[in-house]
Amino acid sequence: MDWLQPHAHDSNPTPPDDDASLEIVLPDARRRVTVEALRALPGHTLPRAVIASTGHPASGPFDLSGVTLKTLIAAYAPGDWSAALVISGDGFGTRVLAEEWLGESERSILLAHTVDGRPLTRAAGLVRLIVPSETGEALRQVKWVAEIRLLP
Ligand SMILES: Nc1nc2c(c(=O)[nH]1)N[C@H]1C(S)=C(S)[C@@H](COP(=O)(O)O)O[C@H]1N2
Ligand SMILES: [Mo]
Repeated sequence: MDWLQPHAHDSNPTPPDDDASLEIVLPDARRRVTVEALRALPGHTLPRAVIASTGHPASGPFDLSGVTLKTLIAAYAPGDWSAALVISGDGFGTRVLAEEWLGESERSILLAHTVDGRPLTRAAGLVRLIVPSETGEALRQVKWVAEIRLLP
């Protein structure tokens, strides 16, 4: 599946594996980020989030907490990037432009590890990308983030 193109709207319910750590992939290096390391970074909460989707029941509202993409990149890969490809272990993903993560607001793009104050389970998507501006078919709400590829 070419996940950067529009594709069939079937959500995978099954995690690809048990390893919830992710890698930040730079042009010349890879940096592993464990869930524990993610939890150690300054946090952010998106209140009353709903994951809406045509053809599926919506889930939520819940309070999603984690680390903004801006904070993660500033901590692990500071630089002048144009975009990030956020890719899951099951071959799903989305492209995020730098202008989408550089602003900071309550609705910032988030790597979620906590829901309603409890650890997000692997089955529920740990670590999950949340793009609050996307409210259509949940195609950017990427579960099981495995790689964040930064593009110059
Ligand atoms: N890794 C991964 N993330 C994904 C998908 C998927 O198939 N794989 N499907 C997307 C779609 S189309 C939907 S509707 C939601 C479903 O989220 P839920 O399983 O929490 O209900 O996950 C989104 N994120
Ligand atoms: Mo969806």
